[in-house]
Order: sequence, then C-alpha cells, then structure tokens
Amino acid sequence: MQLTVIIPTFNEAENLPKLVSALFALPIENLKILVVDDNSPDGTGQKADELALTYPGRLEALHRPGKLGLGTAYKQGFRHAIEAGAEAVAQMDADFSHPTDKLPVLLAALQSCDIAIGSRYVPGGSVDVIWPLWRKALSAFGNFYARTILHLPLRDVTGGFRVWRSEALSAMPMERIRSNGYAFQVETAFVAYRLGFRFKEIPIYFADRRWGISKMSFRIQREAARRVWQMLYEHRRLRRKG
Ligand SMILES: Nc1nc2c(ncn2[C@@H]2O[C@H](COP(=O)(O)OP(=O)(O)OP(=O)(O)O)[C@@H](O)[C@H]2O)c(=O)[nH]1
Ligand SMILES: [Mg+2]
Repeated sequence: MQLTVIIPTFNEAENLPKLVSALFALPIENLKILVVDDNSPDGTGQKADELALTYPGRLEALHRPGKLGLGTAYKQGFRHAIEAGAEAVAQMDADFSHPTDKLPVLLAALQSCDIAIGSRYVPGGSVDVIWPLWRKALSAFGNFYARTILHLPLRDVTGGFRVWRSEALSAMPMERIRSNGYAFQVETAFVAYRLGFRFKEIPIYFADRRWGISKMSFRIQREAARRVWQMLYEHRRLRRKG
C-alpha cells in the first residue's frame, strides 16, 4: 500500500528534519510525506522546502499563510494525499511524541480495520514518565470524558497518531467536522465510529516533545471539553448509509 504520512507543523524546525530521516529509514515501501506548515515563525516552512528538494517525489510541503489550526491543516492534507493517489494516510505529530517504529505496525493493522490508532491507553501503552502529574491526569481524564459522553468503544480518542485506509478517509464527511484544535481527533473518531468504520488500537509509548515548547494548556482543554457536547448534538443523526 502506498502510505502518505501527513505532518502538520507549527514551529517544529528542530524536529522536522530528524523526523523525516527517521520515517524514510523505516521498512515501508513507497512511503511519502506531506508537511502542512502554517508559516511557522521559526522557519519550519523553509526546512520543509529544503527537504522537498532532498527527497524529490517523496516529500511535499503545503504552505498556509498563518496558524490556521490543526483541523484545517489535516483536512487540506487529507484531500491532497487522496488526490495524489495515497492508499493509506497517516497522521503524525512532528515532535517525536509518536514512535516512528510503530508506524509499520499501524499500517499492517489496516489488513483488518479501517483506522489504526496509536493508543496510550490500551495494555502496553503509556505516556512519558516525565510528564507532570497534572498533564497525565488531564490526558487520562480528557479521554475518559470524551469516550464516555460519546459512547466510543475506544481507549485513546484524543491521540493524533493514526493510519487510515484511503477509502475510509475519502468517505468521511469532512465538511461536518467543525473542530479545528485538539478536539479534531475526537470528532473524526466519533464520526468514523458512527459511520461504522472498524478501529484497531495499537499500544504506543507517547514521549514528551523532544524540542520546542508545549502549546498545551487548560484553556485548550476547556475548549475541547465544550466541543465534545456540541459534536454529540451535531452528529446525533449520523448513521452508516444503506
Ligand atoms: N499546521 C499546523 N500545525 C499545528 C498547529 N497546531 C499544532 N500543530 C502541529 O500539530 C502537532 C501536534 O501539536 P502539539 O503542539 O505537539 O500538541 P501536543 O502534543 O498536544 O502538545 P505539546 O507537544 O506539549 O506542545 C505538532 O506537529 C504541531 O506542530 C496549527 O495550527 N497548524
Ligand atoms: Mg506534541
């Protein structure tokens, strides 16, 4: 399967080149990378253009004029990858939180599901030991909160390390997905579940970001918490067709 890995970036100049090297070193044939950069002040966009020259035909960069949010970055990236003929599409953070060596495992899992999720909350999965207790608690609670309200039979609904079969991704009504921040991951999982797609969770160790400063805050979490109720309402009639 031709896999395209989409990496949204905002201020990831330190991380991106190293992540790209790690990804191209994986035993995945025909791997492509699509970077979606939001005019990062630290020059990540230029780094991405340099990488595109280093890996012609294998790495592409989309540039947006400013920080327009994770959700729209992924939507644009998804469309671009599918139009370019990707058979599987991966979502991955640029900051090494998602273990690259698990990508082949997620891809292989697509043999028996539509969406493979790198999961911190199934047996064998975990979050970085150096995370402060408040962040561990917030992440665990956020997951419990979202999956309980939405009745999702998934352990990790907020994580951003996923691989989709392209047919499933193309069938997603992306225009319905209004979350643009971190709730985007929750909302796509919810809509995919309501449409009857099959999931598989693969345990991962989620490392804290290696370089750069954290953008996570209580304010961001509070917004996401509110979005969960809105999406429950907005998709209440959504069912698989036929
Ligand atoms: N293009 C784009 N990428 C973004 C935006 N916000 C975040 N990202 C990227 O999305 C990925 C996930 O964001 P992170 O900041 O790592 O989120 P997090 O892991 O919850 O929080 P920290 O790692 O603690 O900052 C990273 O690759 C970011 O660079 C955005 O508005 N636009
Ligand atoms: Mg991160």
